Amino acid sequence: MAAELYKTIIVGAPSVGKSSLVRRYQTNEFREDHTATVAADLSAIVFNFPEGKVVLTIVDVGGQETFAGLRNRFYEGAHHLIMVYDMTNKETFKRITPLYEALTEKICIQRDKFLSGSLVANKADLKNEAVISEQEGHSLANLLQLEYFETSARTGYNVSEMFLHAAAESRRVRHAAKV
Ligand SMILES: Nc1nc2c(ncn2[C@@H]2O[C@H](COP(=O)(O)OP(=O)(O)OP(=O)(O)O)[C@@H](O)[C@H]2O)c(=O)[nH]1
Ligand SMILES: [Mg+2]
Repeated sequence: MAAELYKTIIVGAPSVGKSSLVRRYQTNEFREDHTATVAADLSAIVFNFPEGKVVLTIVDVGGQETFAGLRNRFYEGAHHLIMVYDMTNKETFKRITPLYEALTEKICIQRDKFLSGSLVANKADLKNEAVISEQEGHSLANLLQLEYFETSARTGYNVSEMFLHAAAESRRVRHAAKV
């Protein structure tokens, strides 16, 4: 059976841990230092579902403002959106809604396509320092119709679940659209 190919974009403010989440999933490593992603990094994850193979192309988009103009180019054709904030940093949470609006304008409205996605509260290992509560995260996720996840790239908590959801949802949405 041919593999199904889906594109997932991972976005959010600088330093929220986007690249760390991808690295944790791919190599099971964690780095304390921050190397800003320049433009975007590409990688792929393969899932073997009972229904067949799913290849998820992950576009990890650098959060720095200098890439704002470029970013729109990476959004095109995405099936799934992973929006990340750092639960210990309020500014990163505030960035989610404007970013979501800019994105859906580019992907959904323009392309007239339903998009699935998740809202990810990263750095759950620092939960005692969190300034955004689980309830606030949940409310925003509901408002934007995203699934809510708390993750930690440092410990690996919920990281596979979050990527598995991206693959399963991308598949579900495409198959639902066929009927
Ligand atoms: N405590 C903790 N630190 C984290 C976690 N995830 C990432 N970090 C740290 O946060 C910093 C930024 O991580 P990156 O993954 O480079 O952030 P990014 O979102 O890719 O940043 P840009 O590429 O600049 O947009 C690094 O110092 C990481 O070590 C986490 O789950 N817990
Ligand atoms: Mg990065």
